[in-house]
Amino acid sequence: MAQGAARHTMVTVAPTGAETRKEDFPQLPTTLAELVETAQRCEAAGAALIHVHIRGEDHRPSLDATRLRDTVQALREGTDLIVQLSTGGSVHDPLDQRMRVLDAAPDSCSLTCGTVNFGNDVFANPYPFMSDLYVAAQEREVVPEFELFDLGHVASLQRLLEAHGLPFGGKVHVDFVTGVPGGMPGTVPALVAGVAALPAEVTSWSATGIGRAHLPIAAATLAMGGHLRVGMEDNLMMARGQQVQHNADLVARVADLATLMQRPAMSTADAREMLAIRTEPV
Ligand code: KMH
Ligand code: ZN
Repeated sequence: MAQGAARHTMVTVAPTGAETRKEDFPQLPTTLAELVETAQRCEAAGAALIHVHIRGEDHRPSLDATRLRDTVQALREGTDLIVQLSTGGSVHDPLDQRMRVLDAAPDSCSLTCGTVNFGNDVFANPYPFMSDLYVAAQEREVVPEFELFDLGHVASLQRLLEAHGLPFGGKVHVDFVTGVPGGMPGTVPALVAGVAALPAEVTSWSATGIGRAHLPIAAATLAMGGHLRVGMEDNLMMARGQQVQHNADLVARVADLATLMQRPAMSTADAREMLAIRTEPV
């Protein structure tokens, strides 16, 4: 692993995801207006990057091309956040539709480095898909965030880098998604092992813990010099019996923790520089 501890902490918010149903959790932001309001409050609370899954009129996960474009534009107009579109979508989305997410020209895209059991489902990321998506992102100057759900995903990241070189901009940012049933556990030893295994090309890393792993992983990540991801995609509870009411509450909590740990939240400008996001959107 090449990078040392950053002086500031990039906070990513993943406000919606593809798994939680609006009818089960009405405060989940699913409309464009809700998403922009969420983004603005999260930016004010310390977020620098937003990881976006969109929903359709029916509040179900969607990869509709027009909605994706409108979302990128609205978030750009309403905030200075780095706009990252999910190419993971939902476990039910076909690979070709997930690839076409890049047509919406986001600043960044997620790129999961391998297939993983996902509860009772399978989140499919065959190597040829990863490879095609990576090359397409390079060509379009979209900065990938490599999502690592398991230790084996680190090996596939290495294979991608060896096959195709560095991403657009030359920086390699990875995010450990821990605690998915079927992936690496949301524990400190698992996170430590993952970070220790990162290839030298990696320039920054972040982590998130699903559900109850949320806070322990956030605390360990801060102590280890990593960056943070929080949001309703990963965790719906502030504490036992206390639902998250707004994504900004999760962002504010870890921003406070980061300040306490002497690594306060990173500005959007510094995060853009750290990830080498292109300066002019396409
Ligand atoms: N919704 C999960 C199946 C990503 O955004 O790239 C996949 C996911 C990863 O959330
Ligand atoms: Zn996601």
